[in-house]
Amino acid sequence: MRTIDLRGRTLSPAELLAIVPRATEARNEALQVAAQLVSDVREQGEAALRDQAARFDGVTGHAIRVPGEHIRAAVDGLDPEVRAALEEAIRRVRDASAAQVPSARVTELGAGARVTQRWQPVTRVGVYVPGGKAVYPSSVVMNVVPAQVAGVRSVALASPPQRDQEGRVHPTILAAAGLLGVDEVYAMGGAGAIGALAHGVATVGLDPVDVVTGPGNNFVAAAKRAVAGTVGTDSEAGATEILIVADDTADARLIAYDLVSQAEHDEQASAVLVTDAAALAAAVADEVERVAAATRHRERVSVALSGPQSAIVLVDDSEAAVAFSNAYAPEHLELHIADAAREAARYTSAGAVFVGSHTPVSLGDYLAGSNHVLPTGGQARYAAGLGAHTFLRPQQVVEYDRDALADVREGIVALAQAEALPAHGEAVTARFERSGESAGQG
Ligand code: HSO
Ligand code: ZN
Repeated sequence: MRTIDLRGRTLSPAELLAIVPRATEARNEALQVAAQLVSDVREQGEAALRDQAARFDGVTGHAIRVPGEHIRAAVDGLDPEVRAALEEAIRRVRDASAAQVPSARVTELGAGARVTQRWQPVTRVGVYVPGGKAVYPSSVVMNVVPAQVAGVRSVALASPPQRDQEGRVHPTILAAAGLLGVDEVYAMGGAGAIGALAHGVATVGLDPVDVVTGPGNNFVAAAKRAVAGTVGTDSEAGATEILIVADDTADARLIAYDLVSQAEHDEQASAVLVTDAAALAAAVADEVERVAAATRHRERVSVALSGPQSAIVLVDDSEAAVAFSNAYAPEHLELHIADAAREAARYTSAGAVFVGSHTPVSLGDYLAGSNHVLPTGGQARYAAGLGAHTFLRPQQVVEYDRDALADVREGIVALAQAEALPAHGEAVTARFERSGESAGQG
């Protein structure tokens, strides 16, 4: 990993970002291709899905709707330890996600005047689960559980048909779906699957959904853009990122393991250490070499760690570390610093914050109870991770009685006249006149 020495320099947020640029993905070309695949599915339905499965997955003649007995068989075939771990993950994510469902709140604006803020779940959700080099049953949990906690009644899951399994969905994905009680699973992948979820495919019994979530490659992300407006979507998940802030109390070996753990996902993954302790920076550089050389995905890891998107950044003090991290807005932020729990308040822009040396990101990836679908690419400046809130719509219910309306009657008429919309005012005054009387105000 390269080391960048920012000591003695004061840089703007934009300059800080330019120093450790994220790997950018070619999404624009994918957009055109994906939009075409989506519209083919919309217009030709199952025929287009089968055509795309043959072209991209090398699969023909498969069952698109997965029979229930395949899901049950996958659950039965699951390794008992993996099953127990998934069940524990489901329990913890379910518990922690409950905090993401606000209760309704009534505001009394005067006697007989009330506005109720309530949170309505969407009716039906489609979850996309990739089936390529990364098969993540944990991601099935992270997408489905918050929807269920939000009160979504109907969940459809899509995942590519696997060529080496007679066109079936990957058994671990099926098993995770089964454990969650999801019985509507479709063997379909890529951009076309996103189109199918958004628009429905009558001949396979797939009704359109209201919201589509889930990770995927460039084409899947582009397809989600193409259907936005027809359905809601979650934010785009780019390559994984970890930013660790550490001081001289930190353990270089643990930091190295955590950086490598996220670099393992992808050549494009970003791993950044920000520290004001020069000795720690040097020690982490050595430890990373050692840990990376010994790990299973060492080739991928070394590409990620030697890329421009990864670095050890030396700063003057904790102030500068906060400024760097908040400008960078990482997907995952780990704090290996004295008094980390209190210091966490200063770090305002991160997908999720992992406090102290016993809270690694891989805990959050699987079993912390927090969600692992988090904003990447700096989206944490304005966006949230996936949660029950992704599937909830805030909605206001307004209720005034006659006297309460009378209290604001004149104000409404005045504003209606100022906007040259007198019928707006008349709709109010009509309520205070007997029928047959003019509601006009001249
Ligand atoms: N760290 C990944 C999530 C994941 N890790 C799934 C393991 N499996 C993106 O935040
Ligand atoms: Zn991970």
